[in-house]
Amino acid sequence: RLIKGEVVLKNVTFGYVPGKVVLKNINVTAKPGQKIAFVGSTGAGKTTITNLINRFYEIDEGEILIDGINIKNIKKDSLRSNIAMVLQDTHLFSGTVRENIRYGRLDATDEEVIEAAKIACAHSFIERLPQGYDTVLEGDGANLSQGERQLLNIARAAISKAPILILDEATSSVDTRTEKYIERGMDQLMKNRTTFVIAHRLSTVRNADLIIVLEHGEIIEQGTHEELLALGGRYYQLYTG
Ligand code: M5T
Ligand code: MG
Repeated sequence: RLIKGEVVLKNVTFGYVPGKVVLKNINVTAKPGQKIAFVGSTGAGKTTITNLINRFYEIDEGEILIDGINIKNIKKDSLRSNIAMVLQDTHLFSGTVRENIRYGRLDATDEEVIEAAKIACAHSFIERLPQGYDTVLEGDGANLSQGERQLLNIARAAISKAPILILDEATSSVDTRTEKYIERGMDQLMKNRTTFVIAHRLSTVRNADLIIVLEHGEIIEQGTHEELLALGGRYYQLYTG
């Protein structure tokens, strides 16, 4: 592994277009291996924070550091191989299921591919495909269901050795039964990685080391699940619905 996975956002301010601030003065410190959750209403800026950690956009003010290095000074390739992600919109390419799981891990053996698929609860549906792991996916996995595509993205994250993991509604398209079944796999996926998790279902964020509540691009509360419930503020409202 290239990096340990400490991620620090310092006074980060950002907008997609000039004059419209989406994130205001965000400070977050994730120690290696910690699980940090972002919660808040639609449009609060949760996905935007992960877009910035991925350096999909340049920030306007402040800095983002990984293991003390400003991400502006980390090569994009290196950033890519150190951050694994499972997002709401899946990313697959025309190629076999095996190739899609292996992705950047070109050294991964067939056994490792199967192991990753099992962690993601994807093994059984893959086996039922016409050519199993050798089935060719059409562009962006058009011949799979949305939930199956997400499971393949989870398998890809599982095989990756990236020390940083981003989960943005990672199981949003998976049915409730599979989601329950996959919980252990998700824990295995997050083990020993710095994880940023976004989920509407608050039950998946309860055990985070730190929960950050965003509203209109600002951090309004942060703490553990117990601390935030005791606070009786926005998180409490969201949680008790
Ligand atoms: C925060 C705007 C969006 C919203 C704000 C991704 C994206 C967002 N926005 C853009 O203008 N361009 C973009 O490419 O930024 O949006 P978010 O960070 O996506 O919010 P969220 O993840 O907390 O919301 P949700 O619905 O996923 O829970 O004003 O228009
Ligand atoms: Mg989002």
